[in-house]
Amino acid sequence: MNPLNVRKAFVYDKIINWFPGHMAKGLRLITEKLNTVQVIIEVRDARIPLSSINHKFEPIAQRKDRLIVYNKSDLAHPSTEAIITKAFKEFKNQDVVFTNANEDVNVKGIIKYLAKKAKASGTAANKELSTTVMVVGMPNVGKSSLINSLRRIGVKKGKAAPTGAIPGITRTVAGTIKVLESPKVYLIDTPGVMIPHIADPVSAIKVALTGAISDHLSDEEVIADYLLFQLNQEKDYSYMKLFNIKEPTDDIRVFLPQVAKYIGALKKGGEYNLEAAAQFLLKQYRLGKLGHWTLDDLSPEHLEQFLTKEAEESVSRRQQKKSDKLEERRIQRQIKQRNWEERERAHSIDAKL
Ligand SMILES: Nc1nc2c(ncn2[C@@H]2O[C@H](COP(=O)(O)OP(=O)(O)OP(=O)(O)O)[C@@H](O)[C@H]2O)c(=O)[nH]1
Ligand SMILES: [Mg+2]
Repeated sequence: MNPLNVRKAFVYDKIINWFPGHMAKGLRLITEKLNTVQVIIEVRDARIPLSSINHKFEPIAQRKDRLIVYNKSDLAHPSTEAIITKAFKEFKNQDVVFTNANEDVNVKGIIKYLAKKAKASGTAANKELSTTVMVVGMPNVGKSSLINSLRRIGVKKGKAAPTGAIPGITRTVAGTIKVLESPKVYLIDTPGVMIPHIADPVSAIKVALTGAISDHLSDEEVIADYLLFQLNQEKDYSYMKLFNIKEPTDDIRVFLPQVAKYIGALKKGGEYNLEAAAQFLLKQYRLGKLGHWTLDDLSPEHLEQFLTKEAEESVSRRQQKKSDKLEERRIQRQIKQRNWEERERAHSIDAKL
């Protein structure tokens, strides 16, 4: 392919907002249940290790022991685990675990971690060793699959949490699911919560490509175009063989009709069904048939910039919360003082009368 034909950047400026009612309710229920849990497992998508961070979980996770799990590691670029593990340790002092919940990869380590937490819970008054863990994360990252995997490994039992390929399968905060007998470890599944406002439209397209946002909201053909852009950036032209395409292309208007032709997707009048072609393409990517690509920029410069900013923002969010609390207390004191003064004044008027 003539390299001049490859786009230098993906241009997209539509803001996608997806925060349906069940997510707002889910977030409220998660917060309400917090005092019943000791550990939070925050699940993210290994293909977008930066874009799958949802700050809505920060105030929740900061109050508990938190384990960050990057799931779907089988679909990410193989170098992602080492790069992200090192960078998160260096810039945020956070440990992360990479899993493939469908194949139980690295899940034993999580069981060991949770068993340790449960063992540490025993006191003289409370002899039962147990811990309860809430599993949170963006939609479709594999929270319920991870719970099922932990259960398979921990108690050798079958599926307890419903899973599915589209986002929004888990609708409410469920009851506890036992994943270890001795010491006892219980898990709570929760609905996926999307970032309420993704400021960068291209970040939103990445999130959509991984399957966390309902496809129709962001337009399948745009997501397919972003996928084509990414594949060409990586110089991965395996799509030619996969869809029997003779020439690589960076033009979605040329690419999609060929995919439609390959799968025989035609509309009534004989026109190519581009929407069906885009849907097929996205499915192939999500099944790992179009290579294992990580979509976030993991260059050392970008990681350092991103994670340093993250750490600073986290400190300023904490400081803001602290100063909000101090301000709230100051106002409460003022109100008390004013009430007291008014009562005093009323008393002295009464006394004069
Ligand atoms: N390749 C791969 N697929 C996975 C993995 N974990 C889960 N999946 C698939 O991803 C899809 C979503 O999994 P769920 O467990 O339902 O995801 P969730 O986070 O509970 O989704 P919501 O409840 O909708 O928020 C399903 O089709 C799973 O089979 C993984 O590690 N690798
Ligand atoms: Mg679920």
